[in-house]
Amino acid sequence: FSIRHQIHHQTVVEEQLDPFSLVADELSLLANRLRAMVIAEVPKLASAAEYFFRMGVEGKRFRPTVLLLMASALHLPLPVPTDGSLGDAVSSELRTRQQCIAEITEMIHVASLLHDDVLDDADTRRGIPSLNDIMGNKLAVLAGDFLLSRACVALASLKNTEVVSLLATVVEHLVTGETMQMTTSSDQRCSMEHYMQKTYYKTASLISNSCKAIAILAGQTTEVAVLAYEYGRNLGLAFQLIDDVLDFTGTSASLGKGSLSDIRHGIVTAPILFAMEEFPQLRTVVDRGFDDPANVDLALEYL
Ligand code: GRG
Repeated sequence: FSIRHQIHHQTVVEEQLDPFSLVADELSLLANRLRAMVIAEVPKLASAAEYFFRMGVEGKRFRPTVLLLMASALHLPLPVPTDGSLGDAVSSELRTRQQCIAEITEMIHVASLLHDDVLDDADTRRGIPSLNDIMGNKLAVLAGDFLLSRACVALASLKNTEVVSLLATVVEHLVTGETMQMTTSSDQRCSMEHYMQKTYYKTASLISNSCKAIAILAGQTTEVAVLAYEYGRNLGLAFQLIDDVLDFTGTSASLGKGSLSDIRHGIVTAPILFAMEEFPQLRTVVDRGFDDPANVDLALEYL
């Protein structure tokens, strides 16, 4: 990560930075708060809901990292400390509200993963058995619902109707993206426009709208809020494009689940779409579907 800091028009430092280390303390606080937020009356539900918040299986925490960095960036804490910490020029109450967005976003994200694994009948997630694999589909669905409900309560506590509306719409977008993926016609499956729209709903909407929410809570202007949204949108789209490539190039160990899972589920992603632009005959292979492993192998020859 090469980051150029230009702060109050005076300092320009170019250095290699690990963005996760910049917010390491806040991320471990976030992990503790998430575990505390999903305590439930019924012990089985609590242990199901906190399954992916346990130590060592928290995932990459990409979204909270982006949001915590966004929160710091919008407050421009000065100066950038050389010891890697962010410094704190921000009132703790404001900061807590922004951390709350990071927690809400992670709860919505994990809820969507739990439901996604049920829909896909996936047995592995983050390198461990999926929740549906060890506790069954019914509890996995309920745990996802429970996380969403806790996210709603946390959202309401922010007492900002614009932010509530943004993140509630994200849940609709996740459902829309997933439904688009499930119900594609052959022409849609092979259209880059359809792919980008679906990718916005499934991945980029959560990142872009939560970035915007951070800007709103930071009291920034509408112009800055729109820029934060655009930043999150582009980052989200790029994240999914890379995720799609990794599905072809990664290993079970690096992905935490089996590779080639998209194509095996008949999901046509960016690498196939780009290859199809160069090799139009690939369309015939795609149209045959991927139930037959030999057809998967044939498609891979074009990549
Ligand atoms: C219940 C909110 C809700 C939605 C239901 C199932 C569904 C509708 C939506 C699925 C959306 C989905 C799984 C999108 C994929 C997003 C994505 C890129 C996931 C992988 O994110 P990483 O790599 O995962 O950040 P980790 O494990 O690191 O957190």
